[in-house]
Amino acid sequence: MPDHPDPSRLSRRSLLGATGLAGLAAHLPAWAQAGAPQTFTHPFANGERRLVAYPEKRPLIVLSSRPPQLETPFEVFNDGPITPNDAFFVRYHNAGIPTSIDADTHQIKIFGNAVAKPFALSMAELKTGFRPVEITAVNQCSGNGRGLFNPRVTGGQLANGAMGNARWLGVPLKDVLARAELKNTARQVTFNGLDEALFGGGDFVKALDIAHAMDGEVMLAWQMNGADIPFLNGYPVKLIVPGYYGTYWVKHLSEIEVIDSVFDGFWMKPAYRVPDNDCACIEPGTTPAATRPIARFNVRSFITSVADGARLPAGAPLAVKGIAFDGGQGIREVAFSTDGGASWRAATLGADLGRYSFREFRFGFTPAPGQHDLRVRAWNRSGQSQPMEALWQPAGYMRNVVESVRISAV
Ligand SMILES: Nc1nc2c(c(=O)[nH]1)N[C@H]1C(S)=C(S)[C@@H](COP(=O)(O)O)O[C@H]1N2
Ligand SMILES: [Mo]
Repeated sequence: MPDHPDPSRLSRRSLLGATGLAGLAAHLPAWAQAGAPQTFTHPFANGERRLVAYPEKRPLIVLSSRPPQLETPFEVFNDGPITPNDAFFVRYHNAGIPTSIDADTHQIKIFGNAVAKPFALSMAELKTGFRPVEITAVNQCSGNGRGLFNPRVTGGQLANGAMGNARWLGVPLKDVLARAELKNTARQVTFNGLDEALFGGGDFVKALDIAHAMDGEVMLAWQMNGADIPFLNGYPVKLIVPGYYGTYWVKHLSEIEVIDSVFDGFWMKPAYRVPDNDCACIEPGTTPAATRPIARFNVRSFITSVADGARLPAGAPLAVKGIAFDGGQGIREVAFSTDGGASWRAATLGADLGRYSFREFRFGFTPAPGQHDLRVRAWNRSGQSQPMEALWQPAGYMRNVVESVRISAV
């Protein structure tokens, strides 16, 4: 929030109060204050969307309003490798989202049949009782780019704005779990937040295997890019699962249960599963023989400085910029093509902000008059890359095809 009053005095955070719409209005551009509806059209059928400024957010692309699901306008990713809090995408499943949370009384309960010492943790204890760590990591929705699937699939019709990169400050989950004294029967850990299902579908609860939960990287974060996590992104505390799809990054975290079995609630099974094979893909229209819970990101890369369909001056040097990321190996190389993939050269990588972060890259070329099909393709440090032809799966997860940006130089 710009011009935020002293945050320490605003421990009770309300979605509609001082930090809400009224407070935001003063910071919006004139057109937004006037209430003129702004629209945006994704490059697929039925892609018309409104841009609306929710509390603590600049105008974002609205996928649904109850619950709020907001996409980041893609040009934001050209501003730098860190996604600003007010531009970060928002995703919820259930309509029963909290509208006011008192961080002074908020508790995380740690319990379950595989802990010896259940306990409850206040935000103050979380912040002072453990050693804080900070990590830069991408959060990406499993369905990022789903609207671009061909054949189309059901589910939220997102373009590529359901991702973002931030610095997360918090404490390792491992240290918090240690205080509960795990039994050697511990098999999985489940995570629940304050939101509720109002119309069926089931409360949003996710699970990680015990070894993953104890890897020292999964963390409980209360800050994002040096500020309180925005309400809609999980205030006052959110689970950070570096390299894993956003579905595991439980917001408004309130319950951690350590269990001696494999949790199979709705949001682990049948939801958020991928075909259990190497590509996590199948032939369009077929059904996977077996599925597994979605896990790490695959490799992705995007040109951010020039949009598909742009008209540019011929003969003038063009500086192209973009971002790449993967599930935690780190990006080793990005190649670019200006002829639709016929020939490739190496792009120059930008600063390394850690193996879970967006990695910027750039390259230059001088377009001759005519059409040019720009593509970028990244490799991570274990040699994984992106397919040239899009893979397909029924839930529309894990899109990572080499995208095409067609420009005309005149
Ligand atoms: N409590 C809660 N946490 C949640 C969800 C939810 O519905 N409820 N959705 C998950 C999904 S699928 C995604 S992609 C991320 C999105 O995080 P963001 O809204 O902070 O961008 O939140 C995750 N955490
Ligand atoms: Mo998601």
